[in-house]
Amino acid sequence: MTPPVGIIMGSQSDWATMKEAALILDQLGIAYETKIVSAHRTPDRLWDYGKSAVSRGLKVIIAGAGGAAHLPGMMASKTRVPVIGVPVLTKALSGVDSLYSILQMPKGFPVATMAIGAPGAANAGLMAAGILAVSDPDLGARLDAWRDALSASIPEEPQDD
Ligand code: RP5
Repeated sequence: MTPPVGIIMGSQSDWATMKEAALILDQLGIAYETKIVSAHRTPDRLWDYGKSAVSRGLKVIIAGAGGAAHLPGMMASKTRVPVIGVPVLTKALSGVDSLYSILQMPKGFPVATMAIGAPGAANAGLMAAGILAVSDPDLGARLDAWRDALSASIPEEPQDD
């Protein structure tokens, strides 16, 4: 059975970042699949994944890529399943290349673009949870509890290191 969330990435090297999204989904009890789908190296795989996303029952796709990061945008062009884009940090341009590649979509094919790197991947997991929680009150309660726990963990005053 297809899980509600697909986490896709352009390369094995993206997994260190994208697993932050998986970790959040694990914490919230949301099932997901993980796939390497490269816009440039495996374009047919991208095409097939996007073409079958609705019929397979995917509800949200989290797509991470670095550099010339065309994966999230191309996936958004191929399916109406919401795509959350994660710009992966790059050595050459610090992920700004990834960010701009994902962010500046033409009108008609949006990608919900997160911050660069691991914080963006974690937020992608939370964004996916929020989307699914619209029609899943039990998940909504788990997400509320997760957010409350984070707030409660923040001290009111700074401490010396
Ligand atoms: C992109 O190229 C991938 O998303 C990855 O971030 C980047 C580098 O890929 P590798 O050369 O590490 O496989 O397609």
